[in-house]
Amino acid sequence: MTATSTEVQAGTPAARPTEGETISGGHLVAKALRAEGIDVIFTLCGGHIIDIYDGCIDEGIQVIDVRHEQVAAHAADGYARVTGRPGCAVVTAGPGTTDAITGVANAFRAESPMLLIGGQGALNQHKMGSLQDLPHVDIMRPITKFASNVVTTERVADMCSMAFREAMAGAPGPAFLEIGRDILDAHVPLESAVLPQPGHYRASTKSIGDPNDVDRLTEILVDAERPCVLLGSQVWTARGSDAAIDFVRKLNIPAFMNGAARGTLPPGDPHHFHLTRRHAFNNADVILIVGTPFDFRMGYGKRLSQDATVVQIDMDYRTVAKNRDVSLGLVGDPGAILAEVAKAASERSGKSADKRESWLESLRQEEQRLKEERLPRLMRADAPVHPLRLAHEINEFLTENSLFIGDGGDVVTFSGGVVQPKGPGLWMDPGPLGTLGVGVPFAMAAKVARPDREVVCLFGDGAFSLTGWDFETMVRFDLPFIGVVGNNSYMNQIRYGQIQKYGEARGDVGNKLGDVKYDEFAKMLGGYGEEVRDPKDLRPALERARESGKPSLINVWIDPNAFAPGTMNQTMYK
Ligand SMILES: Cc1ncc(C[n+]2csc(CCOP(=O)(O)OP(=O)(O)O)c2C)c(N)n1
Ligand SMILES: [Mg+2]
Repeated sequence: MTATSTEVQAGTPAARPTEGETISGGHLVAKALRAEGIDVIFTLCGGHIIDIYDGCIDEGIQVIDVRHEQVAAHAADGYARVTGRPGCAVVTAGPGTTDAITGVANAFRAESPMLLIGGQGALNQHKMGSLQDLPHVDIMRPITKFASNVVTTERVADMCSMAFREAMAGAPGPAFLEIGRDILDAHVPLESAVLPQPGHYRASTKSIGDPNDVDRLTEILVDAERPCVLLGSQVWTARGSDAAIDFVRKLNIPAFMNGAARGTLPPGDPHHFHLTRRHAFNNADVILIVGTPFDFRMGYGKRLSQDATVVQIDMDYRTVAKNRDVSLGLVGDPGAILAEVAKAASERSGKSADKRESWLESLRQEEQRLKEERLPRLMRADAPVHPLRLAHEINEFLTENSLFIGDGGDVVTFSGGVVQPKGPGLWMDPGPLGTLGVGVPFAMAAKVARPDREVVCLFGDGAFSLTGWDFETMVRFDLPFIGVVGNNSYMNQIRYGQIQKYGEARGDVGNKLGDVKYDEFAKMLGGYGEEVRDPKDLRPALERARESGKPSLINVWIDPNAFAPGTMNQTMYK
């Protein structure tokens, strides 16, 4: 290493050599991001990391500066979900890095590939008590697939490529690199810097696993009379949507979808099922679980018929058969495996085509019955607005180009049963960490990555408050989206449990938010805002927000005494 700048203190520019081909650590970061196809970083500035910004200018990487590091990390997670490429957040040492922890943790549970780069004091001040010094790598290790510091400028890009290799392998997830300010600021001769070349520093880990198991699964499925499949988030993460669609059509299997896989089949598709999941899981002879764990959302696998043949496909070997034995487990890429099974099945004839058709028909009838049964609840005309009516209006408003984001407690739980994305990749929720506050950062990432998409985000008033100041960032970068705040003035999902446990008189402690006019907040920051009290005004307000072409918030006063059925069962805590 040459020309170290370990004496440089925060705020003083690093000395740049005037001759010879040299490159600094920050510029090497930018080159590594470019090599990975990353065209934007989400960041909040700090003296430790400014050389990365300087590198981004040279590499044509956009710098989106936010108001809280949690937002930067969630946005990197969101960018990965929308693009299929890793997202990147850059934060400063100490509090910058700790602020980003929630975003990294969310990406960890959601299997979303992102790289968080955190600053650090100079090596020659190691453990001397430098400004903002913390053991970042130790802190990040349990919530990342890979966490390391970088100790030479020459290997900055190399370490980034290593982080990407780890983040993208198998079931993806976040990686963390701590890079000290001297490492970033130092200039080294270009020829001594390790510069992994795009497309040559990591291999695809897409696999079909054991081919014998693909055969066994094909056998099981061609002979099944009442099969069903649950397509989980990994189907979207691994971009297996087309293969999954082809699979359910060729094998004529009813499909349920959860998490990021919602919308794989659009509502109205003959193989799209939604309300009959429990019915199907109770009555199927074969249940195929693809790319989603047996976690709390699945009752830890205990809600599947005991007599059914249960098959699980997952990118992570640790997820297969966790919490519940399976008849057959396959570890590999969901799309690749489903494509292989569809191909193998087309060469075999099943014995049960007629029986299967009557199974599908019975499910369709049950689906229709349940839909009609709940329709009056979706159409409720009373004020304050019922959350189901709000969800219904949003669902009707969505187009085939609308990406829906849910960020909140009960108001979003209600919407989960009603809002149907119209295509693959058009649904975003935090995932199994259940993090409130992902809405604005996800909307930001989605609009940056896909400006052509309409983004509609439903917030709880509590959830919005956590990261809502970055609405201003949406305005500053001209990132229009349609925000809807289901405002019940409470953290209602928690309040319900308190009322049940401690009674009405003691139930409102620690969960009251006050009657905040979020429409005025939006206007104050330069966006579009209006409020709605009557359900009949919802649609016109949504249209006006769409027309405004601005970041918008429609503040909808919803019924504080409406609680989601899931909350009333308290299933999420069981
Ligand atoms: C970051 C974070 N903090 C706390 C919680 C716990 N929590 C779950 S739901 C909820 C209430 C959310 O209130 P709001 O967004 O207004 O939705 P509502 O239930 O009122 O519809 C809280 C606090 C969480 N999931 N995430
Ligand atoms: Mg609320």
